[in-house]
Amino acid sequence: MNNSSNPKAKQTSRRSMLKLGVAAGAVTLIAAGRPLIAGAETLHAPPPGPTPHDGMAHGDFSGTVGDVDLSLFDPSEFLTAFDWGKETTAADGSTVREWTITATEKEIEIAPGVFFPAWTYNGQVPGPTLRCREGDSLLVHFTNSSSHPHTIHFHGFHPPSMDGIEPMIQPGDSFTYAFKARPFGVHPYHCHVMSLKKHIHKGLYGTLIIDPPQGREPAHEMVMVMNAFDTTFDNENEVYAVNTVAFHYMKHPIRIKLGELVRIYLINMTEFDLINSLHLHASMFRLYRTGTSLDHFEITDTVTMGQGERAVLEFTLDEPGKYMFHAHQSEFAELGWTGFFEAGPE
Ligand SMILES: [Cu+2]
Repeated sequence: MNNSSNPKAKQTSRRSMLKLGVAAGAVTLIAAGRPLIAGAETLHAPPPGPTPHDGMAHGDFSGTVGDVDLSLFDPSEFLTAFDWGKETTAADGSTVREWTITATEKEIEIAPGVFFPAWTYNGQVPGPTLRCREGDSLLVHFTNSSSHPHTIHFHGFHPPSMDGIEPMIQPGDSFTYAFKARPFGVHPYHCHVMSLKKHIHKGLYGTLIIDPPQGREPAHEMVMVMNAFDTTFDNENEVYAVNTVAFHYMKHPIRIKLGELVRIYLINMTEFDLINSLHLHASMFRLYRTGTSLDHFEITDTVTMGQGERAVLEFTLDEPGKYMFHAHQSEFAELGWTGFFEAGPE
């Protein structure tokens, strides 16, 4: 659907709906009797019994009814799925890490009953979270098993020949990206084939975490990729999330032990919107932008990022209970980008 060429259709854009007070979450992505997203009808039914957002006034955030098939992709498991690759030792004693990444086309479930025709690294969106230490030699064996050309462009220092622009890897072809991991911090990787916004928003992105040589203080660590999906292909997003599934961490709050150090590796890979943000309720965090310094931080409860920006967030929760976190763009929060930490003794 091209909303820009049809004034009547334009009224059904999500922003128009929000102004009309119609939409309050993925459940109501319906206008003029027409679903804006496949399967939206299944979301429109009134929620039976208690909703997944106890304590919130009904109508503030509708959330979604039911759940996605977590056996295919579980954002709770993705949080802590750090892939250190196949580790070997080079002749000079340095560590070599290898990964195999394959681009494929796959339909993914981004809200209960809402499917998106994604382009993926290793069949998932976001792609696997690659982890290493500064100075490691990285080998990323990339195979393109999809029907469009793709690459992997890593942020960080590396030779321009390993930058993931040229060569474009054609369907059926392979390429190995080889470079040293530096600098330490949290860095995105993503496809860099034109049109960029299409190749990125379709799902070809992930996170590379490079640990400082001496490591960081032990913590309950997790990765959060702020992303969104244009389900109607009108260059506007209809569904927002961290780690792909709308409202997942409302239905499945992230358990935090009282007093333990929490560390979030946060990246913004949202396409079409200029900025995204994370706001934590009832607490504050140390903000290390890009994660490239261990001692320069700011204490805040909100971080705002352009696309590709990232940060390391550290905090502890000292009172039991549920701590909301969400985009401070209320519109994004209402369209899926809201979750809870649940702090307790265990
Ligand atoms: Cu691509």
